[in-house]
Amino acid sequence: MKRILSGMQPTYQLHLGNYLGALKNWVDLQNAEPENENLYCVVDMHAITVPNDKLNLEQATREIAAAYIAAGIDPKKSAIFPQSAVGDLHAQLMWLLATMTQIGKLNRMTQFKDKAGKNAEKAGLGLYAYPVLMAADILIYNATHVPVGEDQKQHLELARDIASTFNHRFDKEFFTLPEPMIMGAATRVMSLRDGTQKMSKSAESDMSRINLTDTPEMIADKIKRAKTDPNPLPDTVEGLEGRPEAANLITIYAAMNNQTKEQVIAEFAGKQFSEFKPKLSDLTVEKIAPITARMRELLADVSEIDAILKDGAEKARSVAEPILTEVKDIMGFWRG
Ligand code: AQP
Repeated sequence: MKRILSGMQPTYQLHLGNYLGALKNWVDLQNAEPENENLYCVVDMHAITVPNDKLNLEQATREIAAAYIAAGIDPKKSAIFPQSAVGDLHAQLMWLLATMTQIGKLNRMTQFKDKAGKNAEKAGLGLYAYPVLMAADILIYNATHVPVGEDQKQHLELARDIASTFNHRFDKEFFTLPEPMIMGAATRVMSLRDGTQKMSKSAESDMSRINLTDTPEMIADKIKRAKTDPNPLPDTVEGLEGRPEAANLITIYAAMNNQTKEQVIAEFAGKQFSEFKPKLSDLTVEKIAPITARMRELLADVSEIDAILKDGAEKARSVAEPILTEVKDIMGFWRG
């Protein structure tokens, strides 16, 4: 049995990258391996690492939970909870782990460099320490597997590193080294405006991403205007090399339709984008519209979501509490 843990930040709306790179895989995993224990949190404590005056954290947390449920995460099979509802335990473990995290390793984290930009001196300690909290989010449950998009691979490696430092220091195989699960055809969905940039919630242009809340008209318009090149689609996957926008659209199609890129290329080889894009639009709308509709229903009366989050938090706490107690015992804290 695997113990699966993953999460998403309640910052803005989820997009196709979050869905294809992570959420869809969580649902597939939940359904394919019913024996697993699944913990899916809304990582609200990470959402405050970059200042955002417009963010309504409570509402955004419910929206992410609604997206999980609407996409197929079943609260009977998976605990869904806000990180902050178990935040006392996550934050306490984070501190303990911070004492065994080397600054040199944090300095190498590319997400910090990207998000802090040129103004790194002014960035908050929370943004810098984010990967240690993420390690605590995983290790507080002794999770065995963490399904994420490719951009989180480096943070996962750090979590494994911290777990291994703890085990060495206290000479005990206590923490399982969590395995990243980078699944599906679309491990890194790129911007619709620039195939070399990751599709991201915080990118300025809304045209660069497809949000899970976009209407069919918006989806069609964004795909129609997505950047491409003048050539027809190639007849081999290798032919996508050096064509980042074409590669991205083929990847999105493949992931959405549970196909390989080879299968998509076989179907569309030699075709113009003017023929491919409407097919991609129809497929995207077909898959996303039911999720959007279910999200709206759930958000119309938040009592159901709140009850699910409360239940999930209780379940998560019951797993985390004994683990934190054991960590503190191993480290030699007074217990009374
Ligand atoms: N473009 C992407 N392609 C594939 N997977 C992606 N993920 C994010 N973007 C892509 C995966 O989605 C999960 C949740 O991500 P997150 O909410 O924790 O934040 P993030 O990775 O920082 O996502 P964004 O959209 O890029 O947010 P901002 O713009 O706020 O930084 C993770 O599993 C992630 O890998």
